[in-house]
Amino acid sequence: MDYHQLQEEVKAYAKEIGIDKVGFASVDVFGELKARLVRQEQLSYQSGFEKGSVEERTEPARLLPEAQSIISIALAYPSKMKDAPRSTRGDRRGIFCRASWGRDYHDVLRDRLNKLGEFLKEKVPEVKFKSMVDTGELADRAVAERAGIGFSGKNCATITPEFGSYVYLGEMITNIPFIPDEPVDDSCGDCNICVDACPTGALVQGGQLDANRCIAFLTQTKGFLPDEFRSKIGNRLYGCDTCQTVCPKNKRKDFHLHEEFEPDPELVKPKLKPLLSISNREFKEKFGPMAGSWRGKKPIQRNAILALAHYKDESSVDELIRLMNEDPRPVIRGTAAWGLGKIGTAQAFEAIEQAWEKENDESVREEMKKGLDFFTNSY
Ligand code: B12
Ligand code: SF4
Ligand code: SF4
Repeated sequence: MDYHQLQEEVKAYAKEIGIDKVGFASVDVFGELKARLVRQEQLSYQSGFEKGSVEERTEPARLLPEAQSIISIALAYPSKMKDAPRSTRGDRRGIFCRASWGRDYHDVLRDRLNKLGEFLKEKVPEVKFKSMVDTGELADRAVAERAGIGFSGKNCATITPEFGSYVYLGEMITNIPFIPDEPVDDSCGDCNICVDACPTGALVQGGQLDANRCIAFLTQTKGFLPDEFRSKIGNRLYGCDTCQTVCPKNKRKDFHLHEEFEPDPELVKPKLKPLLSISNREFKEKFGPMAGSWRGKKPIQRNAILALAHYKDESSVDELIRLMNEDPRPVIRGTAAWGLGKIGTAQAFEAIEQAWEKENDESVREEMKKGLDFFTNSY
């Protein structure tokens, strides 16, 4: 078998099926990453969304014993949306990050990897492979970096010369000895813009993230948002793009190469108030196909309340009072109480005082107290 010829055919086929960049990496142990993962774990800087042990994450042969190479793929997604609706007083809107625009990228990249797998099977019937997108053990960025897809930025992102960091990553471990590509020869140099711009100081230093401080992580948690971050998340409903939008390497990078990733402006920048009363069914129908809905309705609604509080949107007071009094979920009742305090109208104050009499959940009462404190502290 002429593997060099096959490698060229894989590259051509990848292009044909809408893979924007493909690279090949060795299956050597990811030694530097291993040390980093151990360190991150020791510091409790990990999010908990990572899959597998440090060994599984850094030794590809543990995932496919016959492993001889990794094919890394990248698909570009847009950074700008046409006809973005405006967020206006009394009709405020939230925002989903770009990685949640259009159809869930996991489905799209898995489809491309399945096609690539079928192609390999046709050429090499005895081929063995294992594919992953985001939820697998391998660190997609570390693989992409080794395969020459892009370099590792101080914002942690894999930055490609062609599409900036606005790319989704996936990979396929194979038992075919493809020739590894060279890593991209670029770096951040003296630039430190993303580290300085991060609203929560989550980028502890260039290339090191404390995930527990990262807004992208915080928007996906299901409990109460720690107080320290409530005024920082702004109108973000899911994810955060700040360390990418400020990056000079992303300047003028806006690619619309896949119909699947085109955003519906009304969904990725939705009105906040209707989100507070959306039914499970409607949520699933509207937001289900987006990557940003994977944690369900509750975190999005909690974030919508915080966004309304951020805007001090007095037109949402009635609806927030209803949630505080009637919602069965303590996180929603409590966040609504806090939000009412932050908005700070007399009606909001009275409503919290009244609700306090009936509330039995300690965690909610705690939030009501914080809500009432906003008033005490403003006199
Ligand atoms: C857990 C996770 C998160 C967590 C933690 C993120 C993090 N930085 O660790 C949270 C929820 C916060 C998150 C947020 C986001 N995520 Co995320 N996430 C993951 C996941 C599942 C694992 C990441 C992981 O292992 N982290 C551990 C750290 C140590 O590794 P890493 O950052 O992946 O790898 C780099 C470092 O180790 C570094 N490194 C290694 N050695 C050395 C040595 C030196 C000296 C230096 C400086 C660096 C360095 O280089 C590696 C390769 O670039 C991956 C999918 C996957 N299976 O890999 C997606 C993934 C990283 N996420 C992705 C995206 C798009 C995002 C967001 C942009 C989404 C958003 N808009 O909100 C943000 C960006 C936040 C940020 N600044 O990193 C993409 C990244 C695409 C890209 N071009 O880089 C991935 C690859 C998913 C995918 N398949 O497309 N994510
Ligand atoms: S995604 Fe947002 S919060 Fe997280 S590191 Fe980047 S700028 Fe900071
Ligand atoms: S903003 Fe500057 S430091 Fe941060 S990733 Fe981009 S080039 Fe690197």
